[in-house]
This record gives sequence, C-alpha cells and structure tokens, in this order.
Amino acid sequence: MSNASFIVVANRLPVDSVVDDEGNRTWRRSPGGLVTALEPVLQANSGTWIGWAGTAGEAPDAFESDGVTLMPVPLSEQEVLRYYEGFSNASLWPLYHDAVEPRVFRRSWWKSYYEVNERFADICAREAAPGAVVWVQDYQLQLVPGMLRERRPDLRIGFFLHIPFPPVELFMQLPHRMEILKGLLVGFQRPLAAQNFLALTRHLLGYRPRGHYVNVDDRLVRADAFPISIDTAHNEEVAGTERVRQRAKEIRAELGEPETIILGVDRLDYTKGIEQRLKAFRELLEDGRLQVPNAVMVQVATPSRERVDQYMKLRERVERQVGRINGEYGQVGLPAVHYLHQSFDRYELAALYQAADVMAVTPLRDGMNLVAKEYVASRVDNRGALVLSEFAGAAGDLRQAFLVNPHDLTDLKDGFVTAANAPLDDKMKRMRAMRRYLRKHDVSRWARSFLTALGVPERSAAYNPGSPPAEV
Ligand code: ADQ
Repeated sequence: MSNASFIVVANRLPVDSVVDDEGNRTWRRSPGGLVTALEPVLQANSGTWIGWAGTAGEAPDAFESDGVTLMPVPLSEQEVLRYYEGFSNASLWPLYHDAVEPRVFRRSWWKSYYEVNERFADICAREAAPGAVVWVQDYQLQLVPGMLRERRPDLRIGFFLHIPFPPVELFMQLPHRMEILKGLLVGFQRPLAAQNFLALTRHLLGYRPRGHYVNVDDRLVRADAFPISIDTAHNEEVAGTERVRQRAKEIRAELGEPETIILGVDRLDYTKGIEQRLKAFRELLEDGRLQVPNAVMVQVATPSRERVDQYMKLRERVERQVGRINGEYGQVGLPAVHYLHQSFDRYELAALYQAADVMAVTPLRDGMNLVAKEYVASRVDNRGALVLSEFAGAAGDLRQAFLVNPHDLTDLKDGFVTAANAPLDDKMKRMRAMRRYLRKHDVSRWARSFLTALGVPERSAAYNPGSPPAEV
C-alpha cells in the first residue's frame, strides 16, 4: 500500500502527451479549472491524480509533477470504443442530458465500463494511505466509489458529477441502474440534481433520505449541490492585458466593425444548442430584425468526441446550416456567420469574449457551463451582454443574465434582440453584479466547500493563486 493521503480519480489526467519529431514523449499540463483548484490541496497532501493519459495502449509509468504524482491508467483501443465513446458518451451522456439525442445501449459497452471502473478502483485501493481522502470525478467513473468502498472501507470517498443528474423517469431507462445508483455518494452542480438523486434512492433502493442526507448501512451519505466555478482572478488578469485588449480591437476590425457581434463558444456537442442558436440567428436575418453587416455571428465550435456517430452527424448538420445562412445572407467578404472548428488559447478566447457584444450560451441542458462564467469574468470593462439558457446550471448563479428558453425559438430570438438593444447602463449594472458574484464564488471556493464537506481540514484546502500552464 502506498502513502497517498489525497487522491483525485478522473477519467483524464490533467496533462496531454506531446510527442516531438524524434518520437520522445513529454507532458503538457492542460490548464483546466479543476487542476488549478485542486493543485494546492494535492501538493499540501502529497496527492496523487489517477487518470487516463488520452491515448490507447500501454500506460506510461507514474511520474511527478510539481509535487503531485500523476498515475496513468491504461485503456485498450477496444475500451476507448466501448467504455469511453460507447457507454460514457453514447449511453450516459445523452440520457443524463434529458435525452435531447437518443441514447444507445449495448451490453458489450456496459461490460467494458464495469471493467475499466474496476481498474481505476483497484489502482486507487492500492495507492491510498490508510484513511485517505479520495475524490472521484464525473459520469465515466460512477461505479468507482462503490467498488472502492468494498475494497477499502477505511477511505473517505467523495464523488462529484459535472453533468446534470436526470429525473427518475429517465434514469429508470438505464440498464444496470441499481449498480450505478448504489455506487454513488455525491456532489452535484445544482440542488435539483441532488433532489433527483435522493428521490431515486428512495424509489429504487428503498432508502429514507432526510434533507440532504441518507443513511446507507452504517454510513451517512450527503447528496448536495456544489456549483463549480472558474479561476476568476486568473481570467480577469488575462483579460486585463494589453495583448488581449489590442486583439479584441483587431477582431472587431477584421469583422468589419459591426454594431453587434453575437458570439458562441462551445464544444461541438448536441447539448449545447448550437443548431437552435443558428436557426434563431437565421430567422432574425430573415425577419430583418438583424442585418448583415451590422450584425454578425461568430461560432467557435471546439472539436469534440469526433469518432462518436452522433457527433459526426451534428458536425455535418451545423456546417450545412452555416453554409446555408452565409449563402443566403452573406456578402462578398462579409459572411453572416464566422464558423471556427478549432481550439484557441486563453488569450485568444479572452479577446473573443471582449470583442463580443452578445454572448450566446444557450445549451438545451448543461451541468454548469464555464464559458458563461469566463465571459463575465473577462468583461473587465463591464460591457457586453450574456444571453443564458435557463437549462444551464450557470443560470442559478448568473441571475442578471438575459435568461432564455432555448427550446422556444421565439424566446431565443427575443433574447438576442433584447440583449443587443439593452441600454448601456442596464448592461453594465448586470455585468458588475455578475462579476462581483464570481469574484466571491470562484473555483477554489467550490473545491474548498466540497472538501470541507468531505472532512478535509480547511488549512490543507487553502487557495494558492494558480500559476500559468507549464510544461511538466
Ligand atoms: P463542458 O461540457 O466541456 O464541461 P464547459 O463548462 O462550457 O463545458 O467548459 C468548456 C471549457 O472548454 C471552457 O473552459 C472553455 O473555455 C473551453 N473551451 C471551449 N471552446 C474552446 C476552444 N475553442 N478553445 C479552447 N478552449 C475552449 C462539463 C459539463 C459542464 C460543466 C463542466 C465543469 O458539461 O456543464 O460546467 O464540465 O464541471
């Protein structure tokens, strides 16, 4: 048994493998909010992060990075197909997002999901010091808490679900629903998700939840909301640089100095409502409520899950739609929709956020949505307007946004026009209030509150301002 007293278990390690021209592998830290929030806790507790390195085949040996041990978990090509792309992303992901796309179930996917979860649990059980704290992340690893409890009853185990948790009727469709439910001990993004979970423990397992707690055997399990956030200070710092300010001006100039730039930044995922958003924009052009070149849309769609069938089809549909809008409403050198199927660094994203008059965050369903929070934090000038879906967890935090129902096209269209035409002082008032909120409720507060609930002493969960992404 090893001596890790604090372990994070996540599908992915917080690093990407980079292979140079000579075939040598190095690691580049992926600058996610989770890493920034957890790094100080991991460092203070000689922590370990267990996760997949992102490529199929043998896993490299464990290695150290800034006082944190990173422990890669191997996945075969078939497991990537079945556990990751199959059960995680074609069964669970759509089902948990209100089944906005049909979910697919295959028995071979479940078997692989089970086996991979066992592998994560075995490694964690081997590495954890007596009484260690283990924090398991997200829907790919829902069986790990239960498996770990069997192997190591001495551990303190927390689980955080980054995506919505479905209502009883939907969860009931899931094959192996009992195994999944029994494995969970949980933190959620929103109170409704915690309520859904507690209702299910009553319905399927016959438990009697009281408030946020439920007694399971001799343990008291807490199911509660811990809305995740961003590293607000870091976002503000990047947004305040001269480089970003200049680039934002350049972007506006490159787009032809329009009056209204509507921006969307999403992983190319059907839960994000990109098709509905494009349709709303097209209808606004058709109705003459918006006109090119006074109004343009920029849609950044980050490549995502590109081998999953539903994602390939979505990409085709979105690109066809963009082509159609530009064909009908674009002018020479002035497209109506600027579509970018690319990833960008934090500076370019911040510049895009700062250049946008209206930020369109209109998912059909979303656990939280960090883009909405990043946009607000990046508006150090207090300008701009956020149009936000009621179905994003972020709507519970960013209450001064222009809230819309993305399933209702009329509401979506009105939301864009209202946000674009709102008086400047109204927009600035809203932005200031949301920025104030995010300064207080940042990602380190999120991690702290979860870990405190789990019994980790406050001191070791202390915040240490994040350093910029580094080579490791
Ligand atoms: P996601 O579904 O991935 O996260 P989101 O919360 O918006 O959604 O996070 C996306 C992240 O990717 C943001 O930090 C954003 O800046 C970044 N990003 C997007 N497009 C990019 C691009 N083109 N280039 C570079 N970076 C880009 C899941 C859940 C969410 C939940 C988070 C965290 O689905 O609901 O908020 O986990 O819990």
